[in-house]
Amino acid sequence: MEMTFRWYGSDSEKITLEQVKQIPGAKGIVGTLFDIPAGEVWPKDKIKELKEEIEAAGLTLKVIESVNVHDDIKIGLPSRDKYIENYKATIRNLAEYGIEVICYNFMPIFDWIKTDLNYKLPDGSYTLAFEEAGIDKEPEEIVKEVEASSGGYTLPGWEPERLEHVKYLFESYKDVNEEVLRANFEYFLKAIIPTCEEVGMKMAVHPDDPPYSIFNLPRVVKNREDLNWLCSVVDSPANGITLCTGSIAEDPTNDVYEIISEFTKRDRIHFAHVRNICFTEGRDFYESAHLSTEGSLDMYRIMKALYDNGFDGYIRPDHGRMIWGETGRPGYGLYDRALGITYLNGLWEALNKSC
Ligand code: DNO
Repeated sequence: MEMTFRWYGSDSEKITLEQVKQIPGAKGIVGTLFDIPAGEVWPKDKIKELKEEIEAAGLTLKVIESVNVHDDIKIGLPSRDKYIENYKATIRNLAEYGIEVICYNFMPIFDWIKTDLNYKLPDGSYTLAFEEAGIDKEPEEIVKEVEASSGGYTLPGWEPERLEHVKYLFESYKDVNEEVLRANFEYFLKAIIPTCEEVGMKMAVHPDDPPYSIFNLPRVVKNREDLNWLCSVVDSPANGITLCTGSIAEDPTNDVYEIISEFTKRDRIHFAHVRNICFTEGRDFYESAHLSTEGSLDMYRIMKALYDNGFDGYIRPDHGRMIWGETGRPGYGLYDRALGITYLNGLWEALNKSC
């Protein structure tokens, strides 16, 4: 297990690499080139620059989150082949600079949905929350609301230039049901996994967030069956998973502990996002502090499922609350994620020593 911290790059962050380095046990950065639009090849010189900057701070760069998949690939348009070739070129370029894992997702239009980015908890901290009643509106409205409450930061997967055309995007996806999306996903995987095998790259798909259909959009990475389909359709260790505990558990019928055990055992979890969520009513929830007692998930069981089944991938604390007056990109402040790292490392040390 190697502990990492997601960082958006010096041009898009106020958190410095020096601050990350001071978090005990944080070894690596989960990095990105935030300004490269989906579908374009990531240039070698920019990857090199990012890697050198991170290594100069005493940290490693082994995981990229995300290399986004162009909508034409998900929709299955004839132009997809060009974008798939670009994706393969990006895989090669990243591998050349020592990147081992690429986190991505296969969700149409929205990468993740929360209905409140500044949900106030009784202790005065702020967090992300999802209420089903809150999405009973036009997608344009959601886009406006999310942009207005993002504190001026671009949010991952919510590129303003792309979502400016959200109506058109919905129109383009109108014939894409689960079956079509799954077939397009298979086409994509069959094209890219041989390249990954050749250069030693591991793909790690992020589950759908939330893991059920919203706005009538299809979802194909939402539960055990979908993950099993993914691993079987191209049966290669290069075709793996980003196990996001929060996303999987947002559907209470998913057994997150079982899913972790099974796919760790099958050596398909290359990257883990570990966060806790607290259900309020039905499937509504907010993202709580990491500690088990603060939310609905048992973080000890989560870490134990990884540990007992031999997890040796990269891990990061997922979203943190805004605490101690911090302001920043919702979900991605410094303090609460640092507390998350300390807590997860503590659980891991205890598991390690009690064997
Ligand atoms: C949100 C993240 C997602 C994730 C992508 C992976 O905070 O969990 O944006 O990075 O879905 O492609």
